[in-house]
Amino acid sequence: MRNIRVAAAQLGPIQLEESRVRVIERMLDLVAQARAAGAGLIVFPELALTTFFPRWYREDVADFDRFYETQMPGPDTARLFTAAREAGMGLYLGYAELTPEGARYNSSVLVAPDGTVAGKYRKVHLPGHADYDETRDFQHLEKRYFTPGDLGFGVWQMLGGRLGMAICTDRRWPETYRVMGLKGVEMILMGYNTPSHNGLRPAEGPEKRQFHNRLSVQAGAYQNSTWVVAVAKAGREDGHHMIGGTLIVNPDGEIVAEARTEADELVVHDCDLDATAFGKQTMFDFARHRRIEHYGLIASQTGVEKPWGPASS
Ligand code: CDV
Repeated sequence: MRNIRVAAAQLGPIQLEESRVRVIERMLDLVAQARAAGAGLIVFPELALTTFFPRWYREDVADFDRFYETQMPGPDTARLFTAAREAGMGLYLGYAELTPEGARYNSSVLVAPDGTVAGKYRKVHLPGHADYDETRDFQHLEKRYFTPGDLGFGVWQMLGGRLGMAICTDRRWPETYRVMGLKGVEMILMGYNTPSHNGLRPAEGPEKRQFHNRLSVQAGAYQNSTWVVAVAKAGREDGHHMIGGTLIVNPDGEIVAEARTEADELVVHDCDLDATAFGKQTMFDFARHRRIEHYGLIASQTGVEKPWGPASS
């Protein structure tokens, strides 16, 4: 048995004017609760330190520089690193990254229990649009505020297992899980901010959004025989509602723990990494069963190209 007691640390809403220091106080409270629960790993959401600012349009992207981290840990986040280290806990943290070269990424770090950065991820699949879209009820400007990640889907040895990272909409793409699955991943950590409506017509409401959240995470876990920990920032933020539903899914694809609120809430579960072995040695023994001679299109073609060519008039 290789157990990690995981604390999925859902955050309630963070308002536009809420200070980073105030948010970190809330997060420190969750670290203290996780410590009291004996957790070995705490997982925070995507863009955990700020409101989900891509819902707001700014002509000059630099107007939102205050939402980006130029150092990790930085002067404020160092307190989180210290609290996790003192608790002997690993940490996953999602944040907006501004590099010295001026590149902007939607990023996450994996921090070892000794406080060192073990791994870094930059969100690969960026949803939404780059320019103001007047047809939408609200904006989703991730393509304006971030560049697609350039680090791929890493897997790191930590806490006696192989841990991977993804962010939000990555969870809807099977490629995300499969690349990490091919590296033997045993637990995937991901944070999300999912508006409970799509902002388009026809509207997709919170029930369907929650259904797709579970469906994607459960399928990814089962098909790669891995634990998945998916953590929401939830509730009504700047007047816009986001789903909760933080969940921990086992390698059989079953939900073993789920949040009940849309507020700051800890969801704790003991995850035995050895439970990943059965699926990896049977149904999803990739070495025996995959047929890569038929998968070439997945890595060579982006959009749909119909095999029968253009429709005739
Ligand atoms: N932050 C996100 O990536 N949100 C998307 C929205 C656009 C649907 C998500 O997949 O949840």
